[in-house]
Amino acid sequence: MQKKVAAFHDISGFGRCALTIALPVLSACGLYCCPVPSAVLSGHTAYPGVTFRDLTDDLDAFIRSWQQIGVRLDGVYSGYLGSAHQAESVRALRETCGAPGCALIVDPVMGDNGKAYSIVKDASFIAAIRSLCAQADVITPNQTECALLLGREPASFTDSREAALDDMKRLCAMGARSVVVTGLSEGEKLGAGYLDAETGESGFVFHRRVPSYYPGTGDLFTSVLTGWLLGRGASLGEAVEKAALFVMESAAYTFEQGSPNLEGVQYERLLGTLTERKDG
Ligand code: PXL
Repeated sequence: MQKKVAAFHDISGFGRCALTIALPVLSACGLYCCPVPSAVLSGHTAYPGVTFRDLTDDLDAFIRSWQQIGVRLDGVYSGYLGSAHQAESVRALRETCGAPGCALIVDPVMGDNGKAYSIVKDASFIAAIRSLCAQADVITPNQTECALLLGREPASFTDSREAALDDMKRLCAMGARSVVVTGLSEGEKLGAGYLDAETGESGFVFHRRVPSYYPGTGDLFTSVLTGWLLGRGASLGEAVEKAALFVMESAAYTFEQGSPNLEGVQYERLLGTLTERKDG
């Protein structure tokens, strides 16, 4: 049976991120991706003057409607939320529409490069995301988000593997079953670390750093990770390998093409590498 996964993110019209990445990537991995739009924006928030419509007030009825339809989800994957209250809606969605064993994958989207995004208006937003993370099977903070979840200043992180492993242990102790930390620098390389608190499995994956910054790469990473975990039954380590490689290859292709950074990474031509081919 094909698995159904709800992708609970915003939809931004311009600049690849959130649902405009999750939908195609999860679909390419063979999943039926059902979108729950947290907000509608004209573009991601690195663009000046974008429109923003928070859909918090629609979500109770949205979820009730899915319950009435009888939607049964194998996974809930959340990312950029339109308000702190939506963390409650993510939980409610899993409770009301999750099949037994429904996986919860939380990308605690709150910032990058040592700075919090504008959606993080106060500590209550961070507290709401933290409590959602405590119930998740997998969380995928970048270094900035890791610091915020642990109650530190957003720029307070170092790039050592020991520090990353220590942070991941602390995030698991707060309740997350497994943690993947992205955006780790090691010399000329960029990568991710992972820790599964249940199996004790941990590791690091590094690839060459593409010398440019593209928004939305965190969304691409967690979407590929979710695709491999739920669509292919991959282990956490294997899914991290696939996600890190896909992001690096998409960024390298984009860099070669020279498109504007804020448009994000051109992953479209690489989607075929995620598709399972029956013809070998
Ligand atoms: O990539 C994370 C993200 C998602 N959604 C919106 C954003 C961002 C990052 O800036 O602005 C609307």
